[in-house]
Amino acid sequence: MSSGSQIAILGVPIDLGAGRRGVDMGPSAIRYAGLSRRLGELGYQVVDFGNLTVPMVETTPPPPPDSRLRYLEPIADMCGRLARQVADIVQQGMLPLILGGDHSLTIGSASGSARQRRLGLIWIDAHADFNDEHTTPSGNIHGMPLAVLTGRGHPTLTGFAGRIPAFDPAHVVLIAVRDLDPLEREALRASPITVFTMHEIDRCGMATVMERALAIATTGTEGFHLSFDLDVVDPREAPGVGTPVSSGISARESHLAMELIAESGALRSLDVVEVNPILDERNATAQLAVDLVLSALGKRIL
Ligand code: 4U7
Ligand code: MN
Ligand code: MN
Ligand code: MN
Repeated sequence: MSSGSQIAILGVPIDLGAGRRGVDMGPSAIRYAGLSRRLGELGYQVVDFGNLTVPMVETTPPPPPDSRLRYLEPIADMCGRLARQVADIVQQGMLPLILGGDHSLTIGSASGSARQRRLGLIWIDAHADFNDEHTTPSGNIHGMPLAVLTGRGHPTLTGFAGRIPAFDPAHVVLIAVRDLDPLEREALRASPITVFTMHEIDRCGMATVMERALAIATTGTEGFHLSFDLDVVDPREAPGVGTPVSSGISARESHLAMELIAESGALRSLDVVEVNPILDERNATAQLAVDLVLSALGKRIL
């Protein structure tokens, strides 16, 4: 992606996939932090398609208390429409930038982006989002999108790319994970997905981790989708997230990761998710989200 090219912004104000309210306001907070203007200053042509119409908690029948797939039907409907719109944006030659919203939306956004092409997938998150209805301790679908996109999950969710799996696990990389549920951990250990936990980042440094990650996501693919969950950043620097986990990567390490992604030239679509303005401090997390998007799209200090 280079300046002069077109970026399509699409907000997805969904929070049905999360356990607590607030991430539905993420797209507003990120726009308010100056996203369009700053992308314009970087030289991009920006088209904001507004928000996808999504159902809200107050007007949706509640799931049964023991549900292992809370709000499956409305989330599947949302993801189907999102996948179509993202595929459309790709068809028009624009780079899709999706604003969340809870992480269930990536089932739609990444599937839509991968519909007409083979993409790798880079998932930067404190969590693995690798649960299914049998392993989940919460029933919340935002803990499941990586499993779904690599072919494991409820059949109403796995097909939006037009093929199952949407992403070949051999080209999928998970970065900076530090909080796994017991059965999720077993599933991840058994999967061919490459995982760079916080341990590998501490040990080898973010630059080395990203070099390896980019090689996996770009070799034998037509580029990759990036999914960035703001809870990967340490909660001292990114307090406005739905599911904070201590001892995360720094804002600087996040920028380095984004700058190396920009340098790769292989970023084809991205989403930034799980920004929760209710828990934020003066929109700092939304600001950071914008700064990181700018780095991923080529902003340099000098
Ligand atoms: B996020 C969790 F149990 N693993 O499945 C679950 F700890 O998109 C959390 O990464 C999932 O923010 C977090 O509910 C989902 C839980
Ligand atoms: Mn996530
Ligand atoms: Mn997370
Ligand atoms: Mn291959």
